[in-house]
Amino acid sequence: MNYDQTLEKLTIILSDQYSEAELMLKAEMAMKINNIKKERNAVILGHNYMEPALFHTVPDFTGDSLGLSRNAAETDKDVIVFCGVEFMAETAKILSPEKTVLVPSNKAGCSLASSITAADVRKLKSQFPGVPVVTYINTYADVKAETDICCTSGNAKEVVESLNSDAVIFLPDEYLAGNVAKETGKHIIFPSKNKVNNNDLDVQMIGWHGKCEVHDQFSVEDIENVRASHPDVFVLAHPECKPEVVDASDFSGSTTEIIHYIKNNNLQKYLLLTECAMGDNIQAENPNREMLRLCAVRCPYMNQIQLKDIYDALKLNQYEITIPEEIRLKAYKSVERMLQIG
Ligand code: CIZ
Ligand code: SF4
Repeated sequence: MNYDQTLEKLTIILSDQYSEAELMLKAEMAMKINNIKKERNAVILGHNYMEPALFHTVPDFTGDSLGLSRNAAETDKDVIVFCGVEFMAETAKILSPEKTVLVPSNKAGCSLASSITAADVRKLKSQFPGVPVVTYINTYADVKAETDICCTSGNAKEVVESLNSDAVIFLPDEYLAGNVAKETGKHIIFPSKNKVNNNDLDVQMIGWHGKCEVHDQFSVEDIENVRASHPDVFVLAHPECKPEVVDASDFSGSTTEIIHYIKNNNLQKYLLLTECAMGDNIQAENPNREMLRLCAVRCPYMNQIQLKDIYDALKLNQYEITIPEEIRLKAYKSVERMLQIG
């Protein structure tokens, strides 16, 4: 998009939030980014949780962390700028070791990814020898390296079922694990909370106490309140929400699945229980439909990244993701195994 097209797009989606002068500055910044992107032979990835002015202008690809990492791996670019958080950029590096991978913020953490360490996984494996370990993609590379297979929120059930194992260790999201346990009919325990009897034949899924600090805050009461004032609302909840919240919703899926659901169904009014920016982005593309969202709850890490940070990342080559090769190879196996099951 050239300057005029960018400004026109920004004006359509954001003129109620920013002045004309502010939108012109954003469009100018997008042009500066496009120039430096060419100079550095870079590809820009925009996660679904990025704010609308960024999401709708400079990314070459938008989507979820795995999809974006795969998109970038297929390009011949030298540099990947991952507009998302660190564990996501690590996934891109795992798939593209020869490329320079940058995340444009040095505060790109995640409460879920930081809830577990590689040492924690090793301890669980010694507690439950021989039990396969499934790790959600929201983990750091050294944790992935300790596990048998990765999963996303979109394929977690299929991954667990593909193992054909009576017992599975599922890390680190307590709620995603609870949701998958329900879907697969498995009984779940949390060694950090429950007293564990390894001979307990009932134990089919071993979880961890990690949580996303954003999805953790949505409640059944939130859904009931919105349904009371909007009886026609269709509720979409991310599976990082509590199992009772997922139960009270009408559909649950990954960010990509939620986007597809809205695209393929002609309903008028939705409540989105996930990072608010995604609702902003879908609303911008669907002005005739209503995307209700609870924006008091925001991801403090995703929200760090603005257009100017992308420019700085490319100009100053910051903040570069590095993974020791030994760990990357092991983490790659875990990701690759997931990709093999489709
Ligand atoms: O992997 C991702 O991008 C995340 C964190 C969520 C999702 O559902 O896409
Ligand atoms: Fe982590 Fe939750 Fe933020 Fe995603 S929304 S980066 S899972 S804290």
